[in-house]
Amino acid sequence: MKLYYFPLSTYAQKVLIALYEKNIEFASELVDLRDDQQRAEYRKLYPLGKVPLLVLNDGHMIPESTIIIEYLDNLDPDVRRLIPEDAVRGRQTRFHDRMYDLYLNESVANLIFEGWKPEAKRNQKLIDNANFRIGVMYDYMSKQLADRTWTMGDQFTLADCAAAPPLFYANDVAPFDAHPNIGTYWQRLSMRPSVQKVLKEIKPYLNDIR
Ligand SMILES: N[C@@H](CCC(=O)N[C@@H](CS)C(=O)NCC(=O)O)C(=O)O
Repeated sequence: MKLYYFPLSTYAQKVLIALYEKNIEFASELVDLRDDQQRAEYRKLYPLGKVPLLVLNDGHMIPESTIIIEYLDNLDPDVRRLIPEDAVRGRQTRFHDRMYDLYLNESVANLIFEGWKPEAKRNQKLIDNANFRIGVMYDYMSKQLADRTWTMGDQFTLADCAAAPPLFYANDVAPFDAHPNIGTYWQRLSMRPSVQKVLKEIKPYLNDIR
């Protein structure tokens, strides 16, 4: 199977963390989202132009980070299962994955992209909304993580794969200093070998955005 990805893409990082957690072999193809020609070429394969995308050896395409991870988890459910088998814990894991993607990741991305624009061109409504959502998420996470190692407790799951990439960028645009439980959660995440591998891989690209 082949993963189409861009190293700075948080959703691609989420899938890479899952691949490394489960120790799955894969080929990869970098799509440079900063390059219009590469984006246009990639849209011939996947018209929405979004990464990550997993293409199986028979050509079957699996887009969307959460769905890719669900596919990977079902390949070998016994190896570091990322979506708990138990129906209730499975639903709660998916819920946190959605919360991290939709309200943390998207909000952090909006703050970063708006921050790159000249001040006069920034969308203040979008910025206010992003800050509001991040505030709600931080309050929720602070309570949730008070007595847990990972989002779902002792088991590292899909939810943690989703949380790590936005938290990596979040401290720049929405510092979590006032939320020590998030700080220690991030410390734990950043020590996790799968996350460390991803952080190492993105290092050469960070100069472009920081
Ligand atoms: N819901 C998608 C989101 C994927 C996504 O938005 N990827 C961004 C990079 S982080 C992208 O491909 N942007 C390029 C574009 O929108 O053209 C997922 O979970 O995989």
